[in-house]
Amino acid sequence: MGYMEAKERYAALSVDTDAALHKLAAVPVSIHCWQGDDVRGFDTDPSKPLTGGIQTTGNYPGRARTPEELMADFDEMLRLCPGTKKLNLHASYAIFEEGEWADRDRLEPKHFKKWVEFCKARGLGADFNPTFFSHPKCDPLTLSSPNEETRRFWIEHGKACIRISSYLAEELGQPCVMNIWTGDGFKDIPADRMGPRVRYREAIDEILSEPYDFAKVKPCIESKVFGIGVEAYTVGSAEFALSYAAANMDKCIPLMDNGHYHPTEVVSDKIPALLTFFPEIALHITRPIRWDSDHVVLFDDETREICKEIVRCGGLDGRVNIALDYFDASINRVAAWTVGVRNLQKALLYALLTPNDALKRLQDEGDFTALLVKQEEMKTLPFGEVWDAYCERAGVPKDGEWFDEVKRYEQDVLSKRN
Ligand code: RNT
Ligand code: ZN
Repeated sequence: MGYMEAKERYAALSVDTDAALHKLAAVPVSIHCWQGDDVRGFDTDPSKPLTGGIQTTGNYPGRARTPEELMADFDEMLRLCPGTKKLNLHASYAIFEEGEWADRDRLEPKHFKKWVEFCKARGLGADFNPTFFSHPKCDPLTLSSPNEETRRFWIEHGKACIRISSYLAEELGQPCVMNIWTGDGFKDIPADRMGPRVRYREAIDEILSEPYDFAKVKPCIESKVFGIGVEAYTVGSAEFALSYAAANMDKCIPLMDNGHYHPTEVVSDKIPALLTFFPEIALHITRPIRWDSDHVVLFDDETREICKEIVRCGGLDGRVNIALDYFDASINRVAAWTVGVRNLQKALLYALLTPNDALKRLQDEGDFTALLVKQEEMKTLPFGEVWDAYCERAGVPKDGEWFDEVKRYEQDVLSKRN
């Protein structure tokens, strides 16, 4: 079967495959730079472990160690993935001149100039993240620390990041989503749960007092349930982050990472709940296995369900800022990157090929039998043909065609790094 036949099968359900392909091609998806180097960045000692409750496991050879290597690997992934992309950077990926170094409270736009050039040359927008982890100034708390000096340092870091985000937005002519996440929390039962939260709230207030144009810089607050080493208490819990965003709708938006909830909770269901109140939200799409393990995103049920909600709730028209957030150090990192990016594109396409209006009508009419039957029958439509057409139109390899290229890149480039 070819694309034309698949198109007819979908047309019989009133689904326009061409319109879906066209729509998806323009949707920006923010791709995290940190899959390429196991979240190390360039501003701290790479031999020190990650802190802040995030962890990479595995030591597959070929990790990017320099900006040049990371850019080359990112490029390789870009060549293999369809769709409109943004580059998602962390502050720890600042690029310094020879002999230069600036601590995180002193970072400046110029430290991201090379990334701006990288993005401009490829027509990419950029998103940004202050890096509140893997740094000697984590005591272990950052923005919620009782220590005035520690807190001040991290507030200055946050403000510097607002300025850098404005620079990225200005230079690239696209909004910059700036996500605030800290791993602040405690391993064991705290004696004071409210103090750190009040300090965290005040610290974010101060960061957001740095001037910025909310149409261009979009600060987000990301919540989390727990992290490794901070099992008992997380300062930026779901209720904290959501309440902060709700109380400051004119300044920031909430961000949900689907690895950051109890394993029986699903972010797909939370998307319409938040969009009932917030004009705009942001997502980190990942794959948690038993905890926030950040496995490579699959074309699995929950990823598809998340994408269905994004599509049905009008998220593709600017209401949902879509980003990926996973990192696997146990397999070829370029392949890991590519698989996750392609899978998200697949899930978005799958959602766009769902006859959402017809299914909604069945629900509203109370015809749950027909709804079940129709939803199940959708699963065996010739989706692969439409996906192939999407890849072809984007000028990227189809499934079955890209992995050899990654193997060649591994042999020619990655394997020479150790
Ligand atoms: C950690 C959060 C956070 C980070 C990145 C690197 O649990 O998900 O978003 O993964 O900022
Ligand atoms: Zn995240």
